[in-house]
Amino acid sequence: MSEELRDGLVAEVQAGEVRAIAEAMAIVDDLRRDGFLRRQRLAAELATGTPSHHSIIGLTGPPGAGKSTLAGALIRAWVDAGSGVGMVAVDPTSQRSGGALLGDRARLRFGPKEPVFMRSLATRHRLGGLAPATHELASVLRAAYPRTLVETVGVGQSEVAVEHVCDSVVLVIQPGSGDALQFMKAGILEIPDLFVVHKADLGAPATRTRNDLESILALGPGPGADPDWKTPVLSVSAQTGDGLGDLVEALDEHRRYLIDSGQGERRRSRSRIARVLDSFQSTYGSHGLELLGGRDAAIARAREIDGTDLDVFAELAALSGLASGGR
Ligand SMILES: Nc1nc2c(ncn2[C@@H]2O[C@H](COP(=O)(O)OP(=O)(O)O)[C@@H](O)[C@H]2O)c(=O)[nH]1
Ligand SMILES: [Mg+2]
Repeated sequence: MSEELRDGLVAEVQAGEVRAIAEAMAIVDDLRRDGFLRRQRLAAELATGTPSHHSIIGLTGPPGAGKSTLAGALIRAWVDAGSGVGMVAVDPTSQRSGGALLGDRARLRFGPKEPVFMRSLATRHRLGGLAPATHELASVLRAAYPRTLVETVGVGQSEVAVEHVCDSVVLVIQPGSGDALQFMKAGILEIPDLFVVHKADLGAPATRTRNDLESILALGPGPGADPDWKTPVLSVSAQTGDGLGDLVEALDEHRRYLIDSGQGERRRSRSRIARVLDSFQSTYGSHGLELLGGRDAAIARAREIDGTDLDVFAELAALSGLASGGR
């Protein structure tokens, strides 16, 4: 029973029907073992039916940098231009009983008739790791809307890395915070595809932070950076709207770059492999990895069976079969 997928569900999600989106999210949220096949089917159907230009955009950065406010401004711009938007806001303070979720600042601005679907997600990891279902929830929204935002705290400290969930990663930096230097020390400056020095309306501190960041970036891209994409640094104020149009344009440009260079598909493939290994390891532990011949061998195996027609679940099942001796 729990393996069945309702006829028409995927088509309704693709048409942006809110009830169908909520239904599909409930399916991918159901982490019980007997829901596995149904999740797998849904993921596969969504994967094949989603236009490749539909993209998932990560807004990441420290608490208070203004990510939710910026998300609200971006969504408003996209909706006004006639495009629907999905959003997953990952709340790292799931224990908190009172107060607003992080995404609420963005949520408050939209009426029930507008093509916007927002979902808050709690995570146990206080440093802002993404919850395991983040990618699947975002994939449901990606099937429905040209753009899906994922708001999350931090980069490089996540359990499920933001760059494995998103096509484009925007690092939102708080002026005067010394964030840029810390990101450099942590070796994560090569992860973002765009830098936003936010709250440009603050004036001097924002300019200083931008200069600091640019001089760090002038040292050259890190070894993991994409050689053909020059990561832009943008000054934006969600409050005044300054620079917002530039950000919208830069995101479009990055999306075009991913499609035209083929880099987008390569990234999605790498991300699938990373997510498959993450879920494999969390299911079977390091012993499971040993059964596959260690981490490198597991990556090689995952690469062999990866393909655009496969989804993470099918690949996980295939790896599990290998680990249990082909049963
Ligand atoms: N000066 C200024 N403050 C902003 C701007 N955007 C957001 N803020 C403020 O920054 C604080 C944190 O915003 P929020 O969106 O919740 O940050 P988040 O934790 O990164 O999601 C709030 O007090 C906002 O009003 C901006 O463009 N300029
Ligand atoms: Mg927030």
